[in-house]
Amino acid sequence: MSEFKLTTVEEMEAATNRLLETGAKVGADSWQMRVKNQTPHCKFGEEGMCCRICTMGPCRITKKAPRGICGCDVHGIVGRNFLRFTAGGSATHSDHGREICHTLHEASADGNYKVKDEAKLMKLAAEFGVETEGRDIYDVAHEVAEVGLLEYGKPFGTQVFLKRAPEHTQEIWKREEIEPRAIDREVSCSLHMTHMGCSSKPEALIRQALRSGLSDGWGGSMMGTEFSDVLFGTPHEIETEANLGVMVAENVNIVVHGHDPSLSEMICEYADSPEMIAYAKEMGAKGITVSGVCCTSNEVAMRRGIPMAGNFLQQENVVLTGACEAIVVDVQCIFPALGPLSKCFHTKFVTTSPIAQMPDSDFIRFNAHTAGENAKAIVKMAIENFKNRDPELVHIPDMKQKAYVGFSVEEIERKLDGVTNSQVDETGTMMPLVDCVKSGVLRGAVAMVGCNNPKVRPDAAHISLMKKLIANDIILVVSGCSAQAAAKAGLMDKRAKDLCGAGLKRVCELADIPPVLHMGSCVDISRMMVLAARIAKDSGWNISQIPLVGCAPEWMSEKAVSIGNYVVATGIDTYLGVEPYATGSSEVDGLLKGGLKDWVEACYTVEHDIEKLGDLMIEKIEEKREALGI
Ligand code: XCC
Ligand code: SF4
Repeated sequence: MSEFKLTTVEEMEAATNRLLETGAKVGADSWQMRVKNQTPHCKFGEEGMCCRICTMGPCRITKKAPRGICGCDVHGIVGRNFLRFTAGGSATHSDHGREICHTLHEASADGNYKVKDEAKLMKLAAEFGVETEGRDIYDVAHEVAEVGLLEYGKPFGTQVFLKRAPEHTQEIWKREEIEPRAIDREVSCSLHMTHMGCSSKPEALIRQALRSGLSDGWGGSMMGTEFSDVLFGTPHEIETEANLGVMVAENVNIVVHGHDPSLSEMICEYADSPEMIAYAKEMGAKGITVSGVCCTSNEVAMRRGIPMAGNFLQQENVVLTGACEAIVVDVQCIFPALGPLSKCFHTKFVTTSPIAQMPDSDFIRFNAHTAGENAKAIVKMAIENFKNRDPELVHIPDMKQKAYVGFSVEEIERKLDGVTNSQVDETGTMMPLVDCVKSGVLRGAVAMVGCNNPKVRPDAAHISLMKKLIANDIILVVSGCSAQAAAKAGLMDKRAKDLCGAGLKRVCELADIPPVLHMGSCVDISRMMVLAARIAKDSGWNISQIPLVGCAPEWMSEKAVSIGNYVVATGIDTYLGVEPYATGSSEVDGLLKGGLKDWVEACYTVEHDIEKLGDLMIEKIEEKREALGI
């Protein structure tokens, strides 16, 4: 085995620069160039002080003009903008969840989609009150999907999954009137509240932002995760690789990108079929390599070990290798830049969802009925495109790391059972983990999530924070593009245990895990909520007492704010490296960074100095330990 060494951010940047040289040769644009054109950013926008929700405006708040034309002050404007931002994210995650519900509703014994995890389906049926006795599994699946779909629009009651939270948390939600009702209702209500002439009171707006976030995390996202597991299998530990070096020059390279696993699962199936591999060989390639970008990548990596080519700000790089036959996208986080960029190469940019339609792409409308045909057509298109490569432009950076991924709550439980050598029972327990925390072998945990953002040196914040935390015996659970940063660096290689403090190193050895655990995609942050709830129940602590914090050092999307809101509203203090657009209002900013504590026992901290952000998290974890007397 070769010697283990992390890949540094400098090495990744050098690889990117080499690719940008290719880009310059073919006249390609890049995000690096566009950032320059867009800097400095508009101050009003950055601080959330611009309102354009009615045509008397747009109104911008200054010292000389402290109110908009309707008389709304800066706190109302910033608060409304923050709520709309949240609603955008909540809608996006939840609509993804809804698509998966529909896919489950289409599942059949002989169709494109089948039930892979029957046990999980039965558990969900019990939770949803769906009869299972003596019924065909697909009848059960369809009814479970229907109940799930009703969670989006039911006229009465609150989200079913709230019951998964500890009593104490549920009581807080009730007391603060932030229990999410139907998911669509929370999104609509947010838009209603922020319409001209409705709410301008920061407390009301932020409360709804929490509620709307909760409808995502404990509603739409949770269904996205659970139903994906039913359809495609609950993830278990699997070995894979990460970074651009996973692409293979001699092969047809298909890159899947976006979030919804329904399409990528099918693409993987076909790319793996003897028929397609034979066809690729006929066309002069050695084989077919499917790799991924962003959360679609996380989904297929967790379940199939499909390698991860990169994260959010690396999406242009896969095309710049000159070796990408097709980049196939579904929804979310897809740069419209991929259209014009792919035109500089032979690459086919294939859009597949009516939700994400873009110029300069080949649109192949994907749906559950035609999934098989669609996937086959796409794979064939990629294979036939192999001959159009310009060999002069092909350069794949020789850079990749091994990664162990697939740490669903179920898998973490299984690993913990290994530590105590106890019987693997149905219910499982988080007690071994709690004991490690109590004894101080582990100081605590950080849930690190989120994107890349050019405002932060890409991946540098993720990687340096992770290194610092594991050295301090703090274990990481990660998802989204944060997870891919870790994998690219090598932090999901089990040998990374040597970078840990003595306690975490021992845990890694005993449980046979890497120190940074890949829990999945953005919607899978719902797995982290379930994990926190389980730890709280097993330890007897409230969630806010667990030495656990959330962190999104490089976040950028509306979804990230929705996530942040449900993580905080669940009682987990959250640390950000990028400001939400809220600093323009002392009241909104004050609520987010402190006031929320009185409502939900947690709040946000924003710190641009990444070193300091790490120190603050460690301090908070130690503070929580002290409060628990451990
Ligand atoms: Fe998108 Fe989910 Fe962010 Fe990555 S991390 S840039 S939202 S792909 Ni969720
Ligand atoms: Fe201006 Fe008020 Fe209209 Fe906003 S709602 S644009 S602050 S007049």
